[in-house]
Amino acid sequence: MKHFISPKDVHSVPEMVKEGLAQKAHPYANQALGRNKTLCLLFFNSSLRTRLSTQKAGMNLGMNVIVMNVGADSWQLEFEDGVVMSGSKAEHIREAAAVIGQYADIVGVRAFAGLSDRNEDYKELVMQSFRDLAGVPIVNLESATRHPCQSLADLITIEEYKKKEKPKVVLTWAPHIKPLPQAVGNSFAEWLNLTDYEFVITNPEAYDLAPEFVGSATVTRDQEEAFEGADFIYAKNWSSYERYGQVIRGHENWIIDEKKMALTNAAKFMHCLPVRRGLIVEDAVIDSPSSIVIPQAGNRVWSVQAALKKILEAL
Ligand code: SN0
Repeated sequence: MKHFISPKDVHSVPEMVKEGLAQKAHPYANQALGRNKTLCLLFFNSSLRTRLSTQKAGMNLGMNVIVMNVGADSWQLEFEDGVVMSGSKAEHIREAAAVIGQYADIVGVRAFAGLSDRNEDYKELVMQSFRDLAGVPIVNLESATRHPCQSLADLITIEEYKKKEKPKVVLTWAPHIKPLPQAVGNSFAEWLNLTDYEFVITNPEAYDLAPEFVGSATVTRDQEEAFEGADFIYAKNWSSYERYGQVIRGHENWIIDEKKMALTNAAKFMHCLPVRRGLIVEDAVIDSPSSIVIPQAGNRVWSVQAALKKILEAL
């Protein structure tokens, strides 16, 4: 595998899930693969799980890992070509990415959507620039429109907890006070569409995800109907794609509570975290035995370790 930016980079999704579970069973079996190789992780935004799990995965594979908060610790980077750099941005991505590529064998990048210009965000300028200019493989640690490390961990988690061959998986929008990116929802939908599970997305009007990510999923505005018979409830907030980046008030009742969970087939509750209690989900649900958010976060190590292993094998 050359890069891990979207599922298009992956040969086979079931094979990646299997690889993740193999890494979990034998975390240190491939230490020779990463020996004397450097993994450089670049964060344009905050992180807890992605930062720690990717560092750990790199170390499990015998790699040396270096981490930088871009902007805060480095120069502010300019991504537009042909501009006179007379503002606050001191370095162009053309030099920065190429230089980072001199120090690293694999580069991980986190750069969220700006949420003001839909065309700009969906062009994926930051991730594409690193891909085009660094000269080494790139791992997407959440870009403007995707979060593949999260989605692969989600599929690994569903594989572990499913009680039937084709579970009913529901992605439900949930309320938030801030405009959040669509990346986690987009990616979850994109990866779920590559499985043969029954997949339903439920969200209020004006919160439909981009059609390219919704794909063949069933979409309903009726959250309770969606919950009926569900085996997995995956909650996530995202801001509007249609009214780009906006939070449209009045959907506070989309919170995941015990009453709605009772409609399901004893569904497991999932969320990528961080989660705002009392807003997205009631304490009684996230603290119940049906909540698998902690093992789900634990699986973040194995998803990125599977991706790093595949990339190291192809170096
Ligand atoms: C990010 C998001 O894309 O939704 C990262 C999720 C893995 N989440 C947030 O930015 C949450 C911020 C908040 O204030 O709740």
